[in-house]
Amino acid sequence: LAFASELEAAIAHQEFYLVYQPQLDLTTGALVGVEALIRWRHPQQGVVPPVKFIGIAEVTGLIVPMGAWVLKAACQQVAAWKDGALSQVKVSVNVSPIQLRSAGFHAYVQQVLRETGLAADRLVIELTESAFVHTDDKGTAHLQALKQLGVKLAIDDFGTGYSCLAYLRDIPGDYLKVDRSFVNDVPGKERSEAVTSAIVVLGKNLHYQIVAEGVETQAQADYLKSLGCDLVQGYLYAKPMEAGVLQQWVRDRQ
Ligand code: G
Ligand code: G
Ligand code: MN
Ligand code: NA
Repeated sequence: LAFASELEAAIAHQEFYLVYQPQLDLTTGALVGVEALIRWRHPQQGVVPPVKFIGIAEVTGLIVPMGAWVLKAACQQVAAWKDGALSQVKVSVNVSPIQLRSAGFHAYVQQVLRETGLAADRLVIELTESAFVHTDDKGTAHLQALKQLGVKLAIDDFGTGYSCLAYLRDIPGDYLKVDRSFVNDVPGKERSEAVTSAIVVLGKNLHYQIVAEGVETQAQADYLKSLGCDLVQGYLYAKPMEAGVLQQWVRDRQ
């Protein structure tokens, strides 16, 4: 409970910040996007990773104002990058199912796009499969309405949790992110190879762009490329970085 009230205060005290992890085109190596990831600089405990507080933020409802801050800060930052590769990148923002279903989310996305001037098609909203579990017609309509704004949708952590092929079929998604637990085990583990290659084929047939996350080795990258995977993200290329560090990273690789 103490932690929950600290979490609430953290918003007012501006203790959150974002790091950005590059997403690269697997064929050309071009930087095509960044995923924004939240961090909490706790006054006593130092940097707290999101796994330690997202759950509490969801239970307490704090995820709504926190997620609103993330969305705006990420769009502001990306809109501010005016030169080089960063002037074109998309930004992926993780949105909790609770935030997605909260009143006014659609209007807030629209407001952030207007206020920051970011082109709608440069914003990718990442949803985990649990966001779709209670998807009825109304749920899909909600996603369709978001798509009407011009934003892109990504299905995050695909293959774990509540993987449901009907969601994959029905959701108006643009990107399918293969969970890193599969990426970890390829090439070499035959059963993981079977699942990973099937996800890529299925996703491509449904016209998703396939993103592999958690790529750590060149062997993984080569294998994913052989499957026809489109984009990659992982420690092989870059860790999540603060904005200034990312700008330097982009300059260094030119
Ligand atoms: O950055 P890291 O690998 O520690 O992230 C761990 C988990 O926290 C991931 O599942 C990621 O999706 C989630 N996460 C990171 N930032 C955000 C955020 O801004 N909002 C939400 N809802 N989840 C986030
Ligand atoms: O669930 P989501 O994909 O949103 O979370 C991304 C998380 O994965 C972030 O916490 C990020 O720090 C972490 N991450 C990014 N690249 C790698 C990687 O190559 N290996 C591992 N183990 N974690 C990674
Ligand atoms: Mn994600
Ligand atoms: Na993920």
